[in-house]
Amino acid sequence: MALSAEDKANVRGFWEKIRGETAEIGGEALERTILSFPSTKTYFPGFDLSPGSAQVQAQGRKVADALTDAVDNIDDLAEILNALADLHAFRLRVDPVNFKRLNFGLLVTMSRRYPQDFTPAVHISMDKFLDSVSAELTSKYR
Ligand code: HNI
Repeated sequence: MALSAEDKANVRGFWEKIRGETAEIGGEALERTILSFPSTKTYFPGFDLSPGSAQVQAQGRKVADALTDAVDNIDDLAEILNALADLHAFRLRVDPVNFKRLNFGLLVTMSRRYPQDFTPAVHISMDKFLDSVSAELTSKYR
């Protein structure tokens, strides 16, 4: 799904508002994903997955930082996400369905933390953006 110029502007604009809080957003989103979809736990053996776990927060920060990188390079998603696509497909072998689950957690977290800024237009553009990121991260499975 191609991102329109309006989508890119919406994503960039919203990201400027949340830029200072993306680590917390990533952490909460991952915590929500693990709670809502317990099967995702299988990808994190040895992790402390209890509520508020520092390890989950740290992992959420990594996801958020990669997303910030993607926003900052929104016209070159394939290139910027190439190494992460290799990692998730070949080494971690994350089932693609889980990307939708994490994206759902991200959208819910953003909407709760930024109710004024997370307008319907931002919602759809952010959904499309996260979908585009997921498409790249799952592009090497076959
Ligand atoms: Ni993901 C590691 C980014 C979705 C499971 N993941 C990373 C790292 C980044 C990252 C960055 C750290 C790489 C490194 O250390 O070099 N992951 C992203 C992004 C998304 C995503 C941007 C989607 C928006 N990852 C998912 C999903 C799952 C997932 C949906 C599984 C449910 N990721 C992992 C696992 C690791 C990982 C597992 C390795 C963790 C570890 O340290 O062992």
